[in-house]
Amino acid sequence: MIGPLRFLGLNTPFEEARVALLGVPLERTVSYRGGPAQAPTAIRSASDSIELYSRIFGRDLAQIGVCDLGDVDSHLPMEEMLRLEEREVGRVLREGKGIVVLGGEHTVALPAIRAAAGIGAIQVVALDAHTDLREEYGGERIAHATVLRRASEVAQRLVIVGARSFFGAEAGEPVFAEPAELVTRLDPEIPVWLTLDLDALDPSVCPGVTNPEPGGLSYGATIEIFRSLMRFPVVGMDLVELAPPFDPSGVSAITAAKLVLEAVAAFWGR
Ligand SMILES: [Mn+2]
Repeated sequence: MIGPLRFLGLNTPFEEARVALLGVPLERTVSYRGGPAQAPTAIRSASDSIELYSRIFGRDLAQIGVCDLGDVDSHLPMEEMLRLEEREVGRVLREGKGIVVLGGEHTVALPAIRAAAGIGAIQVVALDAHTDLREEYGGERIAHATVLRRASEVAQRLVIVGARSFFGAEAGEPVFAEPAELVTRLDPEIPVWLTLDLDALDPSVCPGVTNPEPGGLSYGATIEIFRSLMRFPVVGMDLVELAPPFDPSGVSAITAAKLVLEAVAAFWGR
């Protein structure tokens, strides 16, 4: 018999796992083209093609122990989904475990960052083609295009890498960094939350996203950012904005799954 779809097929009990994974298939404030609600399932399905061992970081995810907690119910109102996510992420973090949130639209980063900030000071590293720094979007203060503005209000620091789509007013803000500058912009004493919008990667690497933008990070450059963050205490990450309907080859979902594997090996494999 085969049980429910799980990331990498792993089913480490929560008590024994070093890392927990939570899907939040939220898709309510999407502006261009849809699909993120399907992303957690697509990433779990794609992970079936991936081996558990990270050659890059020399760690085996079966030994690290990953517990797939399943998804927040996507039929609930948005506020209820975000509230349940914040509670669940807080529960995992208070157990001293790493947490990976699979979006969903980028909005799902906010409850997770709030949960982390509710436990202690946090600094946020965002990989994103777009600045997501609007004060409000479509009359809403909580939306995919405002998420990093809201995150900056609860975090000690915010550093954005990979931005190349500006709406103008925010271009002079000091939050933007080149990949090589990232570590110099962070406080080594403060835990890090990584929010990874897949559109930070170049569309040639990861075309199946909601808002593709040319001129992005390579896969290797993204891995090097993970490597540079290994010197910081990373408490959690989210990976957002995969759009399976625009990923006919399936390569974007596999890229997403592989990035989660490498991030878990880098941040929680020691
Ligand atoms: Mn974004």
